[in-house]
Amino acid sequence: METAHAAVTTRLADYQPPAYLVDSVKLDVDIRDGVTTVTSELALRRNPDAAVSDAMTFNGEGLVIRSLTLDGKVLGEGEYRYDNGELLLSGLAEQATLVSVVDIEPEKNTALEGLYMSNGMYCTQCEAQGFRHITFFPDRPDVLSRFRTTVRADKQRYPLLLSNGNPVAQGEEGERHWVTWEDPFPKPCYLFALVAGDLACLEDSFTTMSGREVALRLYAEHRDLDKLDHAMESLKNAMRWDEETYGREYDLDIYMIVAVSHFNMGAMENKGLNIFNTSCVLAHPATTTDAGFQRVESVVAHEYFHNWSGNRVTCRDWFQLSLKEGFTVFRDQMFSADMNSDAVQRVNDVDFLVNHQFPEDQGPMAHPVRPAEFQKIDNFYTLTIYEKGAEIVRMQYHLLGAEGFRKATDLYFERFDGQAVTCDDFVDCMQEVSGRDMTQFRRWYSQAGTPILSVSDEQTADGYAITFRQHTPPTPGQADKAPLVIPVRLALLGQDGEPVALDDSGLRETVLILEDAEQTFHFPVSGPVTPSLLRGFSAPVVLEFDYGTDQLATLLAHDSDGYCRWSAAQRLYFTALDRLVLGKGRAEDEAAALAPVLEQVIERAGEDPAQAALLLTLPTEIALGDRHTPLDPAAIHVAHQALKRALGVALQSRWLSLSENLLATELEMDGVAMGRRQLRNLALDYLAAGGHPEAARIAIELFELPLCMSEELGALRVLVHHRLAGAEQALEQFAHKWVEEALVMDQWFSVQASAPGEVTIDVVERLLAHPAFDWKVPNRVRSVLGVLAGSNPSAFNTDKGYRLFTDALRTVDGLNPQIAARIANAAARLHRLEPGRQQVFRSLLQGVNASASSNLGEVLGRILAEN
Ligand code: B3K
Ligand code: ZN
Repeated sequence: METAHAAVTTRLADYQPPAYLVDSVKLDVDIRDGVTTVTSELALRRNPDAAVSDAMTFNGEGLVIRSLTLDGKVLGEGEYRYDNGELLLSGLAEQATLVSVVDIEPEKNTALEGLYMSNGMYCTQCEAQGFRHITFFPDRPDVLSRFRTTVRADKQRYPLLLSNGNPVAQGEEGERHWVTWEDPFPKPCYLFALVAGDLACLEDSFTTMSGREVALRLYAEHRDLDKLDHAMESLKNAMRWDEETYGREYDLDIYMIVAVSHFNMGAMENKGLNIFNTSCVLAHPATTTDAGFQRVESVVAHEYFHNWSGNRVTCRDWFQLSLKEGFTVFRDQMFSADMNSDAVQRVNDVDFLVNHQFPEDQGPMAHPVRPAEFQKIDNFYTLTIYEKGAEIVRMQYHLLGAEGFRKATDLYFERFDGQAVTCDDFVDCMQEVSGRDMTQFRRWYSQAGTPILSVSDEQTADGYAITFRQHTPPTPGQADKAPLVIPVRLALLGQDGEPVALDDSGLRETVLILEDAEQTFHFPVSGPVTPSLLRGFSAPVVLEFDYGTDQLATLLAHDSDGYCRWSAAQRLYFTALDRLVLGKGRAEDEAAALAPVLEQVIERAGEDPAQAALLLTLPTEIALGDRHTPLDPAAIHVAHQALKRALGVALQSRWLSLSENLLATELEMDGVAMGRRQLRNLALDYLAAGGHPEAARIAIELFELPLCMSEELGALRVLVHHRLAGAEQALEQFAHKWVEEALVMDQWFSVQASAPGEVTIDVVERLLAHPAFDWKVPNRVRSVLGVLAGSNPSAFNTDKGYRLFTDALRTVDGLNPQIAARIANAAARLHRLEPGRQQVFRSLLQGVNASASSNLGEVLGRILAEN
């Protein structure tokens, strides 16, 4: 257990190349119960690009040294220094060989970083800085080495021994055996992986565009073998897509994925040997929701795409993390759009960005996409690095056009193959190919915060004028902001809802590139128009425009752009909800005003049920709360519930028929069928919110005879969230049925932890004491604490909620600081809370901070520093 942290800040401005490079690594990992012995042989060579030095620092955390040998000479204790996680050697020649033998204890590793155990198998997680928990090494991404790894373990209990690359030798020694793997591609140590276990394998193959055959092997616990087909399909689709879209081919002869139950993140792109959280690779209609299926497809693709954007071309330092993550998220988003529905994919991605990354960028955790400093890099695997980073790549894609962007990425991959580079190197390629000056554009990487774009328009004597003013509010450590390049895709809708011609050529959509704090554009159009702005969400900004209700109805009904339709619906909901929060209206009146517009959406739901479901979904209580300062979560909850109930009543016959008519008789897993299930679950939710007597019957029928987990869980959710008769029994039945399925039980926990209302905090208290709750399994911890703090504000923001949450943070921090820090982010709204709650919560958080790990301490420090 870590004790109160000493904050050490690392700065981008201090970057220095390493004094020595490691050309090759020979690892021998000897796994025995209780202690694993790691022998490593590093071939060191003085770095020609660094200042000449005969000293070198190696990272190593918690390693018990058995011996250190430099160029054949065993080092005595006085000949090296090992403290604070660093091994310092001096007197190194131009070339040197360091052999270290160390002991580690993976069985005791609950932080799940380095080598650890999950359900009886050994596995690793090295990004960002886990390798230093395995052996001494310059644990930084700009040291690329060839790895040859031998894994040894008991034959019977660990029949499968895996590492990166290709198996080149194997043997037996009595009860034990060993396998040697060789990875021909030099890689940073964060991409190292090892697995030892007894696993089932689904095998298939893929022929690459140049005709090479690649063996695809997906491993999971034996009981989960039937849940690997979807991941395999997704992997093959991703491989094909990357060849067709980017001309990128897979490079090794084997591609492996291993599913593990204990995992801090979603998955990890280790070279040739991805390690996945079970939640991101296992899928079966009976146990996995439709959203789960989509997540598996996108994460499998994401990790695969990293083979080029991340592995072949990697990051020079961790400040450049978005170089690989932002780009790879953009790639997986485009892939998912191609596999499914473009419009739905985009709205889902924007919804996620706006509701999760924007608040991050507007609160105490705000940081640039390329941060200037950090204490723990683990805390920077954020929505800003990933999702905003992807938007920045997307803007470049649109600025260059598909063809130009492809040329630029070809240049990027070819020029930097096998190197560790920077975000600037990436943008340089864009600039070089397009000839466009990207100087100002680069501010997106260095400037934190969400820009606010205020728009006003007027009808002029000769047409229509529209004015844009941009400003970015200050963020911690960055008071002054400069104007950004903001591409605004625009159309003007006439009274019939059709886009009008913007000029003589008949152009009906254009992209305005904003560069200044204020800019006005004129269009020679006649008659009143409704501006359709930021089409496709062309830039990650908050758009302020005083739309009239009629204009929003026009956009929602007619706009051909999926994002603009969704955004119009959100504005209509927010306007109604804001009035209720401020006590300025009655829910019934707001619902009556919304009803005709929503009826139109329902009428057209058959065209694209998933899109209809998105349009009919109210903004969350959290999103509503973010519009009101000081934040009183109880008042927000009341307003939100009132509108939902009123909409439930106002459109009850619609909800009833959607709930009943969308019932399928046969299981289908395509996008349309998934959209129908989503819409039906939503309709049933509204029906229950409106107190309709049929809601419980329909939910129970669905729950009793579901075709798939989306139906079963959707029905359970409605029963539990609306506290309908039969809810308790359904929960019991569900737990009994799925007790052996950890991922399904995660859903059982989270459906209860997310039930809106203060009383849920008592439920959460019971869940934490439930025999199936396990503090050491991140998925389980997230399914209760992450869900409570991240999506149930009315239960979380209570005295009891704060106490329970802070006590839990302490417990988690003692086991797994990365998970504690991640969950602690949910406290980032502290400074917006009304004074009573704020005071209680602040003092509890201060109490935790006093003894927090360095991970948790960095997050709490930032949150508590804000006033
Ligand atoms: N690159 C990994 C993230 C690992 C984070 C470790 N703290 C997953 C991904 O983005 O693909
Ligand atoms: Zn990634």
